[in-house]
Amino acid sequence: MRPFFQNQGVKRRNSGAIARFFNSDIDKMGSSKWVTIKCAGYKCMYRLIFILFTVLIIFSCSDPSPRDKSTSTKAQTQAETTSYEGHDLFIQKYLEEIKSIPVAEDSSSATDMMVMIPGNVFEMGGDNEQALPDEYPKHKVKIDSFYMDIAEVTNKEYKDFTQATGYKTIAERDIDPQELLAQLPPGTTLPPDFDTSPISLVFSALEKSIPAHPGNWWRPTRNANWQQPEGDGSSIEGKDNYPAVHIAWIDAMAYCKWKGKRLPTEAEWEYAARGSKEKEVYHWGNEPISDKRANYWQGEFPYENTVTDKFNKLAPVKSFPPNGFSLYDISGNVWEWCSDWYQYDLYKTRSNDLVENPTGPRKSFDPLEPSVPKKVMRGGSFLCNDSYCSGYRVAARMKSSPDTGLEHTGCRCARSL
Ligand SMILES: [Ca+2]
Ligand SMILES: [Ca+2]
Repeated sequence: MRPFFQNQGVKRRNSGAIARFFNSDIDKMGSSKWVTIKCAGYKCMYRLIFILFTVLIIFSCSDPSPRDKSTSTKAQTQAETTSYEGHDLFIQKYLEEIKSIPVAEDSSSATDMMVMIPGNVFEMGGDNEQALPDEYPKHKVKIDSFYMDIAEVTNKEYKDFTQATGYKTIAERDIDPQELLAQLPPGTTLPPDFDTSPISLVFSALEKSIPAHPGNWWRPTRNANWQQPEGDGSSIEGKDNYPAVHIAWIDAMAYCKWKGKRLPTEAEWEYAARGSKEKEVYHWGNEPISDKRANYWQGEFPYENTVTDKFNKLAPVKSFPPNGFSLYDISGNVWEWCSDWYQYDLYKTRSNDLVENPTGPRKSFDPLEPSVPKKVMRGGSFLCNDSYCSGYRVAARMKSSPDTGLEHTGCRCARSL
C-alpha cells in the first residue's frame, strides 16, 4: 500500500486543496452524488470538508499496483494528456506573487549555513525491498556542484522572511472562493455559509479503538500554521530552532527566493542525502533506523509513539548526527520540498544513458490522484515508521500539491555555484 498517509499524507487546506476534495468526491461518486451532498444543507460545511479530506487521503493511500508495466505506460500517456487548467491558473498566480518578492540584501551571495555538495555521477533510485515502484529503475545521474542548506528552514529564519516581506503562508490565508471555483467543474456553486477561514491539518495519535485511518489521525484545524503548528493556543515561542511547518511548496519557493536561493531538484536532493553512499538504503548505511539516527515514530503507528528518540513531534534542527555531506535531518523531522513536478513513472522514462542535472518532468502525474498536479517531497518526517512510509530512506519519494502544507511539512534551500 502506497503509504501516502502512512507518510502522513497530504492534506488540503486552502481553496485549491478543497477543490481537490470536491474533485475527488466527484471522481469517486459521480457528480450526482456531489449534488446530493450539496443539497443536503450546509449547516456543517466544515464536516463536508472533513469528509472530502478523508476521501482524498484514501485515494492517496491506495497502492498503485507495484511494478505493473502497463500502469506505467498508461501513466506516462496520461501525464501528457492530463489538463490541470484550474490548478495551473492559481499556481501561476502564486508564482507571479513570488516574482515580486525581493532578494534580501544580505542574502544575495551568502552561503552561510550551507555546504558545497561536490558534483559527481551517482545512481538514483531504490535500494531495497521497501522501495516503491516509482523508485525504479535505478539509473545514473550526473549532478553539478551546488550548495545545500545544512539544516531545515527554522522558525527563526521563516520569521525573518515574513517580517521583512509581509509574506503570508498559504495556511494563513482565507480561502478564495473564486480560486476554488476555478478548479471545480463549470456550474459548481458554493453554499452561502461556506467558511473561508484558514484551516490546515494537525496530527493526533489515535486510541486503539479507533481505526487506523488518515481521516482519523489528521484533524482539520482552524488557524493551524507555522506560527501556531497545532492551531489556536499553540505557538512557536522558544522554538526558534525548530523547523517551520505547514509550509506549502509555494511558501518554500517564496522563502528561498528571498534568501537568493532556490529549492533543490529531486536529483540534487537525493544525491545530497546519500552523502556519498550510492547504493545504501540510508545516509548512514544499511543498518536499520534507530532512535539515535533521526526523528521518526517509534512504536505502533498511529497509536503509540514510545518516543525513545525523545521527540514526540518536531525536534530542534541538528538534534541528530549529520550525513556524509554534513546535512542534518535529511532523514526525518519534516518533509522537504523539491522543485520538480512529481511523475509516477519518471525513472522509467529515463534511458540507460547518463542523465545530466535533471530538473524533473514537464508535467506532473500521479495515478493515485490523477486530477491533482504535485511536487516532490523528500526525507520523511517525525511520523515516519518502517511499518508505513519509511520516508527516511534516501531514495523514498513523496508528492503533494503545491498549495499543501501541513504539520510535518517544511523545506531546505539549495543554491547554484
Ligand atoms: Ca520522534
Ligand atoms: Ca527532513
